[in-house]
Amino acid sequence: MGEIITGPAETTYTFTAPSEPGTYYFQCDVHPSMNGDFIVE
Ligand SMILES: [Cu+2]
Repeated sequence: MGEIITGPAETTYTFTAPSEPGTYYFQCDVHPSMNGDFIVE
């Protein structure tokens, strides 16, 4: 998806949300413990 950055750093990714409402899971490829959900309503 986005480019990998070295921490401590911060980056913003812009993406097009799915048109289908629901809860979507996302996860960092480098650190699988970095993850969360985003919700499309
Ligand atoms: Cu990470």
